[in-house]
Amino acid sequence: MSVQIYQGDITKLEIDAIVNAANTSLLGGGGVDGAIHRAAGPELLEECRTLNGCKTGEAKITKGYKLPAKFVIHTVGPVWHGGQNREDELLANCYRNSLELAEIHGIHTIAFPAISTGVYRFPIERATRIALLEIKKFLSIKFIVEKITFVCFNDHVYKTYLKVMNEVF
Ligand code: AR6
Repeated sequence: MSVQIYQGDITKLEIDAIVNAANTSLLGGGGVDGAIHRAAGPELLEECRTLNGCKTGEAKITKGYKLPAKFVIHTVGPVWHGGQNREDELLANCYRNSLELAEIHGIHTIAFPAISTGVYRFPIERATRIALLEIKKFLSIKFIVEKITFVCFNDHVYKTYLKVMNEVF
């Protein structure tokens, strides 16, 4: 199993699954969600309409349609409200539940964006630590997923991942 940090656009990755930082409606939005829906085409929204939304911290899977990725795992991160509203636990759940779905669907390679750190305002360093610690726990217990990529959309996110990676691993 390998963990990789990559700076770029998640919608371009030829991989088994990309994770979408969605909202509870699963009907699209801005940020990475908007980019994924634009790149996948309208069939993605059609399939999402059949899913009855998704609770915060949970995850649901669809096909990738026009994306180079075969599947999209949609998860809903918490909105940051100062840290006293179970934000840490809910964000950890996003990573764990996405990886569990990946295992069930035989996904070997998966890429995550920095969930909740855009519109939902979760502090980047705190979010990165939660993401990497959750992945570290997962490494010893799961066997299907072989490669996890963290996709950083800008320089600041990328540098934060590199720094926290050195602390956690
Ligand atoms: N590839 C990789 N990362 C990206 C991309 C991309 N193409 N575009 C943005 N990011 P956000 P959230 C990064 O706001 O905070 C939506 O409207 C971005 O720089 O996309 O979980 C949903 O519908 C940031 O680091 O997601 C929800 O309503 C990270 O992705 C809400 O936003 C997450 O930023 C979810 O907010």
